[in-house]
Amino acid sequence: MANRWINQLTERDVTEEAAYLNRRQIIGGAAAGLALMAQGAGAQEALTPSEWEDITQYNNYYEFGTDKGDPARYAGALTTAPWTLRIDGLVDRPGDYAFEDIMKAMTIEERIYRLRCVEAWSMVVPWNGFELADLLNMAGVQSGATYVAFETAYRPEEMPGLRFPVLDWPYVEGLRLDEAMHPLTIMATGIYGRDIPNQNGAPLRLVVPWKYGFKSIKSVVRVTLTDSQPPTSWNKAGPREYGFYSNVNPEVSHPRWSQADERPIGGGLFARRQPTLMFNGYAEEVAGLYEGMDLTANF
Ligand SMILES: Nc1nc2c(c(=O)[nH]1)N[C@H]1C(S)=C(S)[C@@H](COP(=O)(O)O)O[C@H]1N2
Ligand SMILES: [Mo]
Repeated sequence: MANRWINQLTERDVTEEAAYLNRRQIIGGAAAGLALMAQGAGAQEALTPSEWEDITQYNNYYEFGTDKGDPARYAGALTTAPWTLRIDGLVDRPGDYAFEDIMKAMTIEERIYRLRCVEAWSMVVPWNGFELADLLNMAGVQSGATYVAFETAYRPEEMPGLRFPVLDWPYVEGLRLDEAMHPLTIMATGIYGRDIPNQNGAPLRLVVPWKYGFKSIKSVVRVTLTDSQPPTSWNKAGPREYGFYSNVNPEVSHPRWSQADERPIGGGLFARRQPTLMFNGYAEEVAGLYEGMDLTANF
């Protein structure tokens, strides 16, 4: 394919895995922070693999509860194999695609995408996966399609958080077709060289590195090509706070907090906040998608 994205970030830019897994303690406030300090400098690096398993993780996956520790606690119950992805709407080859078949079709070569992600804190995560464009091309996008809608699994018997109407279930997200086809938009199946943990969206989750974290919908069961802008969970929950685009934009504040800076994870407990970059540092790649648009109105 012609327009493959080339990794600009190297191994050295990647947030250390223990720091990534441990981010609750790093950003979880003074008490947790001091506990980490008490273990001495370098405690993060000294973690053993079995300690990694024990680490209380910090995730947003409301299907398992709204506490940051709930996904790690409960997502183990999610059955991720077998997994079927329905691709439908304006495509030539709609259908229920088995996860294994997708993986066979997509594994052109082992690819690692080192991508920045940001939402208050920031990090660089090495994902394994494939470009969403490849998946969409496999299904054959029809000319009338202008948007892509995504849906997470809805499994009340496996997802205790679904009992609570905090969001309108199932979790849904959407992208404009050109955003979806951009080579920086990936479907991730692995992280740090292993399968994605359930709490991070196994077996298949979206990653859109120039948008805030909530656009990265987890455990996707359905991808639908449409000709109108699809609803998104957070926009439905709070339309004044969360727009359809949700592009990282330091100049547009969330109504309740500034989005001008971020704390890098893995830089140590007292790592200085750093300015957030337009489109999370990917302006050169993606700014063209929004040429002529008012990004304050289209937040
Ligand atoms: N299905 C689903 N996907 C989701 C969420 C969710 O609650 N349910 N939370 C979102 C939010 S708010 C964030 S910040 C990211 C967090 O992903 P991570 O836990 O892998 O960092 O997942 C996003 N995807
Ligand atoms: Mo989030």
